[in-house]
Amino acid sequence: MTTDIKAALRALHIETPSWAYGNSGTRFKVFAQRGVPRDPYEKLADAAQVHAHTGVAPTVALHIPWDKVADYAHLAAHARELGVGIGAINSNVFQDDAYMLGSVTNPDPAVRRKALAHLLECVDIMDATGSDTLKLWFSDGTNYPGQDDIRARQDRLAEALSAVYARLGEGRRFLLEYKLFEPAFYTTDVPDWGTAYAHCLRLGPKAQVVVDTGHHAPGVNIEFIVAFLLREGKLGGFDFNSRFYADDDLMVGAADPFQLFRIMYEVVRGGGLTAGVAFMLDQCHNIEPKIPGQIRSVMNVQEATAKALLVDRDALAAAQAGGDVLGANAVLMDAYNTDVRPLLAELREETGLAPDPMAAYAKSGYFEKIAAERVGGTQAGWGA
Ligand code: LRH
Ligand code: MN
Repeated sequence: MTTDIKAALRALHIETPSWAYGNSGTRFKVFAQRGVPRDPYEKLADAAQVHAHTGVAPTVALHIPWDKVADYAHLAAHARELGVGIGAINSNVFQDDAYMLGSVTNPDPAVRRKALAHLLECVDIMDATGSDTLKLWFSDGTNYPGQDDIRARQDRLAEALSAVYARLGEGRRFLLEYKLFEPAFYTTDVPDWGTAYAHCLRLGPKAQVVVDTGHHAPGVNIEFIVAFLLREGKLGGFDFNSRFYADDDLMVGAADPFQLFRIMYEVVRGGGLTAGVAFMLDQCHNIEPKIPGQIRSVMNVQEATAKALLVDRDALAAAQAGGDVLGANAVLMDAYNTDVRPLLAELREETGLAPDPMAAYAKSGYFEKIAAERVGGTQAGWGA
């Protein structure tokens, strides 16, 4: 049992987002931090630290244009030298003035063409970096009833998605991300999993859904969505983070570790650990140090996954079949209440890593080095 669990944990890869290493904040304030990267090369160097100390964060998601460079193949080569790879390419059609009334759903065909051109540029960047995943999130929506035609916007969205789908090469896919609201406050054109799923189903196997754990209405049972999408072969990935209120983008597992466990249990139960599901972090470390924040987040996903793998599936199935409500619940809670930190520390030592990645990073002196080196230039951020 433990050997299989360790093998599954060794195979668990968690992708970190380049933007988590830059400055981020809210509309009220973006607090700058010492040692923050000034360019995508330095972001990759920081991401490589997370992989060096956890052993399970071998890829980095890029966001365009935040990670725009002259030579993407050169950036990918730099990543390889650092021991990491380029993961999902994230499009950005939410920051240009032209997109005030929408990007691919905008009433103005010229704006729609501009947005589509950016999405197709991101497909080219996939090819240049060897990435096999494009992540599409649209801030598109309306703020007032009547502002635009809800159905016409879906037609425009479908048109753009099929144009991108047609451009995807062999072995490539796109992940469509949904979000309940913000920045739009009346309608959002891809507001929930059902809308994303319906568009992906109509397009074909290269289109899947990404579940950002911060993008649901309060009280939504996210693990149900995960179980359903996995069953349909339409769960492409996760944008992991946690929240107390809205899209807070806090460290995954920080606000609700039990929810993360329930989600990872449905992943394990649904065969999602070996189904090409992308486990990505999508977070902002507004006030806490960024590299340790990412290391802690990777460890939180590892711990939730280890607990999910510990669920006694036979005992659970027997209790469920027998209608033993409390017995079944107890099986899951036993796993959740198991301290898996010794198992993970042992696993790290077996793979030549320090048992405690946070302590190892703190002792490495890397932060002091980058804080001293990275003086001057413009610190990376969302550029909003
Ligand atoms: C939108 C989102 C999306 C990214 C952005 C950084 O809220 O979750 O995944 O493009 O955050
Ligand atoms: Mn996201």
